[in-house]
Amino acid sequence: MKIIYTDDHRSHFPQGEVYGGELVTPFERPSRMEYILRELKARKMNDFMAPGKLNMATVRKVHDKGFVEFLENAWSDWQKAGYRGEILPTMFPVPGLRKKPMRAIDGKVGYYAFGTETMITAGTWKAASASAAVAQKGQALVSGGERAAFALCRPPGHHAHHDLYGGYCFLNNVAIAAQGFRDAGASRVAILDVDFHHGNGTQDIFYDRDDVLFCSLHGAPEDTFPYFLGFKDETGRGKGEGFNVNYPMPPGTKYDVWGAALESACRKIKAYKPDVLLVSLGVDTYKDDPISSFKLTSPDFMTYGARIAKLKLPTLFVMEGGYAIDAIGINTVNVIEGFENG
Ligand code: OKP
Ligand code: ZN
Repeated sequence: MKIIYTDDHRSHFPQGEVYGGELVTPFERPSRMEYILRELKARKMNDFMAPGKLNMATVRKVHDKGFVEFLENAWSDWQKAGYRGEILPTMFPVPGLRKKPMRAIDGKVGYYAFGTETMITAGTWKAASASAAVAQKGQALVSGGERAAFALCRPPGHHAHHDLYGGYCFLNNVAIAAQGFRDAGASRVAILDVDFHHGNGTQDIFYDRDDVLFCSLHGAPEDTFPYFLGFKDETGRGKGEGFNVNYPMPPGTKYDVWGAALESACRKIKAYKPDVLLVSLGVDTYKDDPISSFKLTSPDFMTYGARIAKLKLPTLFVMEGGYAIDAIGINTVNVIEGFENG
């Protein structure tokens, strides 16, 4: 299958991530892509393509106008304020305070962020907009008749809400691609999120809609990031009622339980009769992932890739997380290979 990739992701590499009260090297780092590229090439998956220019009209259908402008201008505004470090929020409009539009960049950062682990740097917009363009190119290929494509996105996107960034995510790549499929004529689009973390941003964007089904398999919010969304009782709202399906699972979850949740999600997707499937592909469900607690093995990734293929849908894989660097290539490419052979 075609793989969409650009080196532009390299321009986003913050000096640190706030983790356990320390500033550590970000888990979400450029070398993740090198390991995936190396493994793709080792298995003779060489059909690479560059993205085109980002279609901002589609981006604005899933993201707030002020939010996108904030991301584009955050670095220059931060420079103008005279700050020397990278961009990190310190205050949030949590319940009890008021969420009003802000003039100062510090206020804007808190207004548009939901956490403190994700720094914005000089090159963040370049990388985040290129990552969204990678997803859009994958969408265009599948809309044009390709059976499947792999959008090798970095930074990831599934935590980005309509108007919030965080969890290493700025623009919601999979949501932008889903909207692109709708605009290209698909009536119904299904998104299967297999990243260890709940796809809170994707859920937020499509929560009121019945034209996009969102299914997410993830660590239970009581135990893990993003903590405050991803419960089972979140099933959609209004017209969207019944089109959001969460499968929260406890720490230590192995493939017996995870695979059963996948089976259930696949049946929901099949019954929905979508025109196309998007997979938010995070491989941080792996047993040795440094920030996650599921226990999938490398062969499990091949198994579930084959299960997804059985849906027999035009499919776009969109890269999300995975932080066990030395296994990220094997696990990611196992999903793709399992799909291709399945
Ligand atoms: C992004 B994606 C662990 C803190 C983790 C952020 C995780 C973001 C994951 N104690 N903080 O879904 O892989
Ligand atoms: Zn994740």
